[in-house]
Amino acid sequence: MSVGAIGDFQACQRRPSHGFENGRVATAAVVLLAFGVISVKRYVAKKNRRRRWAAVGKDVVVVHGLGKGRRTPNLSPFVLTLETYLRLAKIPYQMDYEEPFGPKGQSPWITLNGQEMGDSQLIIQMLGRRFGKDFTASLTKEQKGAARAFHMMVTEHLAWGFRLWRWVENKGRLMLQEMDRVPFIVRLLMPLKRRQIFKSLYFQGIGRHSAEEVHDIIERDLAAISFYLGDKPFLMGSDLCEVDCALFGSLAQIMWNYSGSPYETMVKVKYPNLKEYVLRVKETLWPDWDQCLKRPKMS
Ligand SMILES: N[C@@H](CCC(=O)N[C@@H](CS)C(=O)NCC(=O)O)C(=O)O
Repeated sequence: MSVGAIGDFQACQRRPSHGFENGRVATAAVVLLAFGVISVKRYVAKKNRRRRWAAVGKDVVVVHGLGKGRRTPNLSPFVLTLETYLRLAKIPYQMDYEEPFGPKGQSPWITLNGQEMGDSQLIIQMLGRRFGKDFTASLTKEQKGAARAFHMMVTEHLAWGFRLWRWVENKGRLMLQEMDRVPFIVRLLMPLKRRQIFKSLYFQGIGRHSAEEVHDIIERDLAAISFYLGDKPFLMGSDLCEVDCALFGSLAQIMWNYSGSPYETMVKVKYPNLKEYVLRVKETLWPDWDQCLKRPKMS
């Protein structure tokens, strides 16, 4: 072999062949095309969903939430709170489970007359103003103060304790069992979600305590609610108001989706007026509870 031929041979060894390079370009093109097709499909599906939600009718609320439970119409206390409020306020609504996370990256969120809004508490305030519903109007200032304090205790304190049991102490197992349908992707992403929730519990502060300490902290909240409720039918007296929706949304989870937790014993045995209260709200606002467990997903 001549010196020139050896040089050519070595150059050929260093440079990938045209065939190899073409193969890589083709693979990249296929991947790009697949991404493009998926993105366009997702965009079109999103547009179509919005068109459908806009067509439900004027002033009909579309509630977007996480999926149904087997024993409660929703496994999220916040979605159940919002639905309970819509029933109390007699505002027509439809459920959607296709896109559970909204503008704030959380569930629930709503579409109303084509406008999107997130956060159950802000939604309830907005709907109250828009539809002229204020269920605390006849309360004294002192009672209004108490209603607000209990509302915040339920959504900003109690909820963290319950969340810690569901995701850390129970590792999300019971929640998966109680879910109406568990998509494969949800099972797959569970460890990741648990890690994310554990971080949020840690930064909130409650995740730094031992389980026993958290049980004690939460029992104090439940006891306070039970003492304040006494033998009144609803938290603020003989009529339901906004705070009852939040309280029901959380306590209903304990009644039906927290079997074996210390909180179940607290609600059902130690402070039985809480259990009676949950059943009373259910009977008043959810006469179709069992049908709701079977309701089809909006499509
Ligand atoms: N402040 C919110 C809380 C909603 C919330 O925490 N939703 C949970 C489901 S129960 C959620 O979306 N978690 C997912 C996340 O925060 O990334 C509200 O009242 O709507």
